[in-house]
Amino acid sequence: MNFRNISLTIIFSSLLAGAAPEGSRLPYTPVITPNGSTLDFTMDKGVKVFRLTAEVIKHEIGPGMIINAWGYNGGTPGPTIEAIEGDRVRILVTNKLPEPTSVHWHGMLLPSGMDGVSGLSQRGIQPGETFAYEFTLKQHGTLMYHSHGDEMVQMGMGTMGFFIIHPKKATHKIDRDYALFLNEWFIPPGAATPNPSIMTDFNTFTFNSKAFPGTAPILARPGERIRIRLGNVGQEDHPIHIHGHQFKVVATDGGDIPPAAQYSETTVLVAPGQTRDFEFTATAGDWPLHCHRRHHPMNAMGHDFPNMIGVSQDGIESKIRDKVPGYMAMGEKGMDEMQGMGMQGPENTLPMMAGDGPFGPIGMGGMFTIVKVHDDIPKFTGTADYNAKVKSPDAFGWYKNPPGTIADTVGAGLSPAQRPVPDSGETIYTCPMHPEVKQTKPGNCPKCGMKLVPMEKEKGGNKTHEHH
Ligand SMILES: [Cu+2]
Repeated sequence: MNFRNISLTIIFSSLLAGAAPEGSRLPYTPVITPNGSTLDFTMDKGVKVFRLTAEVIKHEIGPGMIINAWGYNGGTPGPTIEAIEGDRVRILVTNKLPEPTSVHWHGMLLPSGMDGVSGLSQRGIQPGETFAYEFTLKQHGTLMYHSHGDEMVQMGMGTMGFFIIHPKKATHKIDRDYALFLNEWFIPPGAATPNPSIMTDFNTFTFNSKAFPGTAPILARPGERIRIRLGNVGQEDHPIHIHGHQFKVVATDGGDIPPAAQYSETTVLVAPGQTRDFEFTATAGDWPLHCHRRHHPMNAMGHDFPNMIGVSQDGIESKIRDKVPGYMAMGEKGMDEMQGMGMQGPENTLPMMAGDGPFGPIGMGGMFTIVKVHDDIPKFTGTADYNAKVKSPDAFGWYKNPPGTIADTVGAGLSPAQRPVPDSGETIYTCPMHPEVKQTKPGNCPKCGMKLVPMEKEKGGNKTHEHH
């Protein structure tokens, strides 16, 4: 039962009649929390009442990788709270964690006793207790909530969420409004429980607690005005970069940035304890949005490989593997050649690079998602609808590039679908590590046991194409 819709329908029934999508019934564009949810509320004598339960959860951080996390209402990040400047809100927080907790309303202007700091502004919420926080919203912007008791453990396990306050009157229209929490974890390879005592050597990086290819894409139609809100209460700062667009940072958790002080960027650094809102007009395409630290758009698997770039490893790896089972060196031509190998990592551990696009492996992980700007993306109809339909990177297909706009060998310039099929019959299978191994049947490499992969067929070398 969606109480939020019901209560708002009652409030606005004099203004709007009949059934309408969520997005047109609310007096603001509701925020989409990709891979997350929005918290419903009830009304009690003019007060918006929200309920949060801090609890131990099972959380899928990427396809097939389930971790033991701590969160709110079954999720990390917890559900996004949305309200309007001037609202009176009451948040009932139940503690089902095994230790005391409290919830701090990050960036909020409120009475000191509602600030949610265990020991300083209140006594800790004991396991089983429910505390009421109540205050009036005196500002608007992207704020956050997070535990403020045993912070290193509780936040390191995932206890955080967005608290978004819409202005009473918007200055301009936003077509789609997204919120992404930045976070980093250390999950020992093969394990399921993050180790929150790690200070620097994190191995899993997430948007809304999902590592690519677990991240839901961000959707838009060309020309739409898009806002993306970034929040960080982690241990590291993250420079978040978008391809194909320039944006302006329009607000922080300290308030709006006046238009005269905004300047164009393609990357915004978000430090722990900060939120940043940026806006842009969407341009058609499939565009990465990712952290620009080199290791952050990658998944775990250990980054302490022997560096073998430029070193011939012909036959050596299999010999070492006789002595050291599972030995694997960085590929001699870089890491790209490792993508097609179907490498088996430890149990419950994501491959370091993953995800398939229309042209082959994307080879990314971690803090990476795709902004899909397509003409045929459906109009925004509400957050629940978005979260039901948009779950994996391939949702809503791929951008249809206009002819002649895809990089390829000189003279090719055609999309793979448009290219004539090469007429040579058989598929040749080869070993990514031993290119001299070639056979017409799939199987394993006789030298190292690696799964054989189909050889890429020559592009542009067929007769049909040459004669143009
Ligand atoms: Cu990062």
